[in-house]
Amino acid sequence: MTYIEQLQKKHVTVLGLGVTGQGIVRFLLSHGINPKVVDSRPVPPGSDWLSHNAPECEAVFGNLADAALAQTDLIIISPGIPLFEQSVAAAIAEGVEVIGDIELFARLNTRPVIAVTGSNGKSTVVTLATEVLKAAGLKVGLGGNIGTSVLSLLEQPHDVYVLELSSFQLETTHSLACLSAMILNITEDHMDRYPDFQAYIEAKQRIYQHVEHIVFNAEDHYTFAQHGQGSSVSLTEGDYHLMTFDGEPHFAHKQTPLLAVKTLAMVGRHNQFNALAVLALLAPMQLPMQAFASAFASFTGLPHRCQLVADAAGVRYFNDSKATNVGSTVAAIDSLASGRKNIILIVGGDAKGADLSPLKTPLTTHCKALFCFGQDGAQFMPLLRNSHQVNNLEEAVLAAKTIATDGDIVLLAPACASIDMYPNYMARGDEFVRLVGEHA
Ligand code: UMA
Ligand code: ADP
Repeated sequence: MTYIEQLQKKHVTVLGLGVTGQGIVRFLLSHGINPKVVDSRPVPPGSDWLSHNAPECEAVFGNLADAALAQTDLIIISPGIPLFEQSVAAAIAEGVEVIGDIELFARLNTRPVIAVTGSNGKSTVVTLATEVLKAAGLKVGLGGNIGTSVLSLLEQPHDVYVLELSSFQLETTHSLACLSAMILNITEDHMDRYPDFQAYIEAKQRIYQHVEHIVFNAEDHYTFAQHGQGSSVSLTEGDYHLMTFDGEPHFAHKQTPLLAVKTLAMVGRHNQFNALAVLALLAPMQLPMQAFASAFASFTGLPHRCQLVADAAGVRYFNDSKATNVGSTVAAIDSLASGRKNIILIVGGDAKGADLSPLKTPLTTHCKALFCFGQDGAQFMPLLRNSHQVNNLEEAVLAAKTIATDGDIVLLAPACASIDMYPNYMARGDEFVRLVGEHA
């Protein structure tokens, strides 16, 4: 009996009706399975979609306690709902199996998978890897935390899958077999979901459960596999690293130069690391170096990641709205630092319970002023003597402009989620770009 045939005999509940839940319901319906659909929100994002596309599905919205979760055979849960949620934990205690959409994908997929997790750089790395694979002529399915349901990828034939995986998704994934996989880095994030940092690390480490070629960050021991196996990446000390060849910096594997660093269109040292990560992750695919060269040259980076959005009167404005945790803000400051204290930084929003102290040294070394806004803005105030609290992003941009002089950088890298004031980080970044256009 195939796994789909086994599922057809089960009572299946889909828990969560956002992007993931809709992908799961669509997939199940296409295989003749009518799931029960549950969401704790009274009107979840997919409620209209469900009533138009699957009116036959039983739906319970509003209170998980009313959903009889313990009376189902299998719950396919969305990443936004923790396994310790009371009704979910009670169902697990009753013996109900709970998996995520990545696990369902893993049970059905037969093609090679390249998987990436980490606190920062995931979307950039998976997108660049996808561009390289496409340049080599392969049909690639890119999905996961980047925003595309992995189950929707199975609707079309692909040669290879590239998956961005969050710690939330990894919590409910058990049998994903990967050709190669990497944890890029681990710094504090989502401390509102995990009891402690160790629990967050353990969730990320699950990516290495069944991997042929492990890749890790030589400078971050939290990314090391348990038995020390795999290829390491670091600008200075990894198996994949930078070396000078013919007088020019090159991406290299051990003592072999692979490509000149100048082929990479993206700027910043963290993006050179990301390029090395892609070279390491795709090594088992044995692609021609020309595919890397052409993708590295054409991919200029994703929007809202350290993007230069204006250069006015010698002041450069950077939108790094995707810097939603402390680690990414530190990376942004380090990659723009010039040895002078010329960065005016804008931070704030929902800090998700993070320890902000790793910002102190980069701030005092490279920043001229700090403007803080949003729900947790006040928590940043003690990090720099020249800190100011403002009411919103517009006030921050105006105030930054007033003190900026020729050669300065105004950087939006909030170290926080945007949810307290915006629908998402894109809306926050778009507003920054609009305000800079208006006022700078
Ligand atoms: N929620 C409820 N009740 C429910 C279900 C969800 O309150 O019954 C809430 C969650 O707590 C969360 C929100 O609704 O605040 C969305 O949760 P969801 O699981 O429905 O999310 P999806 O729309 O399915 O999107 C998820 C990922 N979101 C999360 O993990 C929170 C998306 O990553 C991902 O692109 C998508 O699946 C496809 O794989 C987003 C994200 O913010 C971009 N990820 C976090 C991050 O990158 O830091 C992990
Ligand atoms: P993720 O998908 O993990 O959130 P993104 O590629 O969207 O990663 O980048 C998120 C933030 O992290 C951006 O601010 C970006 O500039 C920064 N960033 C990108 N790569 C790295 C890296 N290797 N290390 C630290 N920060 C990075």
